[in-house]
Amino acid sequence: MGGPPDREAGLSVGAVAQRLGVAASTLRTWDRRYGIGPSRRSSGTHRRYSPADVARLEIMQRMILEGAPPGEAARVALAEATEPAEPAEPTGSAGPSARGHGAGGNRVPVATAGGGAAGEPGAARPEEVRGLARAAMAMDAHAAAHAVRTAIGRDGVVRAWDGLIVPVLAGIGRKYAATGDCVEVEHLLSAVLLGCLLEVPPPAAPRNARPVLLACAPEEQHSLPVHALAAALAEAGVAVRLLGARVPPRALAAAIRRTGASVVFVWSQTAETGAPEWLAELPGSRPAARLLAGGPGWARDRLPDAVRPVATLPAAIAAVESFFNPA
Ligand code: B12
Repeated sequence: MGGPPDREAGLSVGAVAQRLGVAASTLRTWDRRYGIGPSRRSSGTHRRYSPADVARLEIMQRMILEGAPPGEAARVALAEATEPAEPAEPTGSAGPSARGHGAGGNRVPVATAGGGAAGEPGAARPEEVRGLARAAMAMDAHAAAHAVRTAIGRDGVVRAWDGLIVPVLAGIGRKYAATGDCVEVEHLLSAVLLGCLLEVPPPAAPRNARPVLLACAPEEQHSLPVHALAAALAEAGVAVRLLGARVPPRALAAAIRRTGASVVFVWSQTAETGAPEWLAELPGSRPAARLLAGGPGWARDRLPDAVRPVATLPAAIAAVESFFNPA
């Protein structure tokens, strides 16, 4: 989209709306309300967005995604340089969106990602977070996958997850909570992320004889974190069996028996799936401490004694590894 002839003439409101993944009416509202619109018009009344106009809108949209009120986002975007925007290119350093910019840059929610502060292993590269967020909002699966593969290949799964992927997921989640929009973005980005995480090859010579089982709680559809854990454990040389989303208790119990699993990790994202009593019935709960529970959904105060809660991806890896490397 947006090849040379388009760039020459400027993009229509529909083309820009499609590129940004917002409604055309939203763009008109932003123009009317915040003065952030097309800088030129063709054939009298038709709006034509130049590359610089699109760049400003992308900055505005990114800041909104990161939690800024639209008025503030428009102010910052309008104050930005007016060079043409590159297409959502996640690792590029050129173009206005790659530069730090006051409020928006500070809004990248790294601190909520559980990966540590700047300079620590999970620290974000803000420009990459913005690139992935932009690609996701533009429904550009190719650019999003490129960004994620690049980060995983360069930094490993844990850093890519905590420093890049979690901030973007959290931002999209906040956007959904505020507006009810972006479910399609959640779905597209999830599909991209699952694909990238599944590309991490299993270890050729695993450190563990008995596998680690990874599953979501019954009816829990948020499976990305168990995929992240599977990929990170694969990198660490640990063989896993990944059962994925919505695993019924009976099926998990059968899987534990059939695989002779050494450690079982169960994820609950939402309170609806976080009643933990059934965990006590799993075969893996005896002997104690073979069961790990992760995710914000669990009612932690009701976790059976045999279940150890883990709060972060690195903590989950360390907990799993502790069974293979007893102190
Ligand atoms: C991707 C996503 C989806 C995808 C899931 C695809 C998949 N295969 O996983 C799809 C589109 C299917 C989906 C559906 C829904 N979702 Co949804 N989704 C998300 C989103 C954006 C990311 C989920 C995720 O992977 N989180 C993992 C990390 C990123 O987030 P976290 O749990 O906050 O991480 C913390 C810790 O858990 C820890 N951590 C991070 N990673 C790891 C890894 C490990 C191993 C460990 C131990 C710890 C750990 O560190 C963080 C800081 O403490 C979240 C937003 C969010 N903030 O999570 C919403 C969110 C979870 N979804 C939400 C909702 C409401 C839904 C839907 C009901 C409606 C909808 N939005 O479509 C449906 C139905 C789901 C169902 N019935 O189960 C709400 C849940 C609200 C609530 N508290 O109950 C959220 C929070 C969005 C929001 N802000 O409203 N969703």
